[in-house]
Amino acid sequence: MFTNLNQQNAAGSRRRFLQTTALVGAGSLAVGSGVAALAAETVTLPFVNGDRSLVKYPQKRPLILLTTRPPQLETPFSVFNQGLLTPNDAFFVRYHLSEVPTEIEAETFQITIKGKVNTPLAFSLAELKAKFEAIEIVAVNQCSGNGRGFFVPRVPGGQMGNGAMGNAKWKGVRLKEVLNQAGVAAGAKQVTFNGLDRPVNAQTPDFVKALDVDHALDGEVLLAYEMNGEPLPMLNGFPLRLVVPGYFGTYWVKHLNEITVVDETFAGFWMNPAYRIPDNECACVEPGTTPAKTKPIARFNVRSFITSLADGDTISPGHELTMRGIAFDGGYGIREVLFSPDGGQNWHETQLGQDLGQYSFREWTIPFRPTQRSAYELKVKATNRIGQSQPLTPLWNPAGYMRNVVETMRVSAV
Ligand SMILES: Nc1nc2c(c(=O)[nH]1)N[C@H]1C(S)=C(S)[C@@H](COP(=O)(O)O)O[C@H]1N2
Ligand SMILES: [Mo]
Repeated sequence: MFTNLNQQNAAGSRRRFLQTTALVGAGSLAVGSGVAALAAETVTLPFVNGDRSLVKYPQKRPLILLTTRPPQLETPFSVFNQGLLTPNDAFFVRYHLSEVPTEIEAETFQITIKGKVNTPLAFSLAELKAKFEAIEIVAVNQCSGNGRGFFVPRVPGGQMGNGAMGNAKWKGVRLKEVLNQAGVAAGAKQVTFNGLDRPVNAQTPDFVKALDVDHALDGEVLLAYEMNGEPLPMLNGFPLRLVVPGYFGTYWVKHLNEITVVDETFAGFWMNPAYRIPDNECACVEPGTTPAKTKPIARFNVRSFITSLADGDTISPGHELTMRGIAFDGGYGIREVLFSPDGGQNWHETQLGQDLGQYSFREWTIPFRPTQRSAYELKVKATNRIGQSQPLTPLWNPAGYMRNVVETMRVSAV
């Protein structure tokens, strides 16, 4: 049903979202409404209290349920073995405020650019598309807390496995061109981004994020209206979102309708104290301690995963397998991925797959033939083009951000 809706062209977009609205109901994305239906299946993430339900939301296949209000969904890890681009209906969903939009009319939507600019501007979606060059980039969107459930000692926040990430081809216009059209005034320091979601009570701060002016003008940050060749799914920011290649998902503001240039370092709650990391090289502290100084979270560190097997799988001795997985970093590009079949004693260079750009997942493969009937501890470790790699033991910080330990998978040959 949603496939059909997705296949409609731009002219059908109004009807499409009226239909979506009818399916979603007025502000009722809640489980049990008959819209977000619990699928029969459950999954168990491999940490304490890791039992999760699979749930079906509009435009989504059954995904791992973290919370219903707001909807927060994780991608089942097996999806990452099915292709380098994460399908829109499998892409994770993350929100902070309970009041998330379920009905947005693409035709009347407007984005405003204001604050320290020479000419405040407003654009409809059609105007954005008509006035500015369309740019496409493949980039990973990853939540700062991806893998938080694995933190020991445990930390507060959504207890996610490693499915709070995805790789997509984003299409949109350059933020730089839009800002230049408005004319950034002298003395401007940051640019703030606000979307249509709202807190339900006055005490909760609105979700607003900021980038430095230089970053906003670097030509890579996009105002994106398409994902993998389709309009953005409602839950991934329809009709317009910020795409900040190489940076954690917290900056990728969804339902973006307000851009404000400011002449100070923006101090809203979601920049400070939220989404901050220890201000040191490893973004880490001794487990259980508090950092003396923090800074806003920024670029991804290096990560790599095995996707062709799952923890606990059984394999056959004497039978050659093609081991496969993904690696990515904050935008320098992956130089090398090493695979260890023996718990890290020996490392073998893998073959890198097609290069979809330095912000994309990069596939790696290597043949592996288990020789004996025994347990195998498989590890994978990537290095990027500036020599950054992954630690063998996990780093810790109080918010549970930036997990990037060398992953270990246990399988047995029987
Ligand atoms: N408007 C809005 N945009 C938002 C958020 C939000 O709460 N509201 N959460 C951010 C965070 S923390 C993440 S990880 C990404 C997740 O993007 P996705 O839901 O499309 O996967 O959205 C970001 N954009
Ligand atoms: Mo996030």
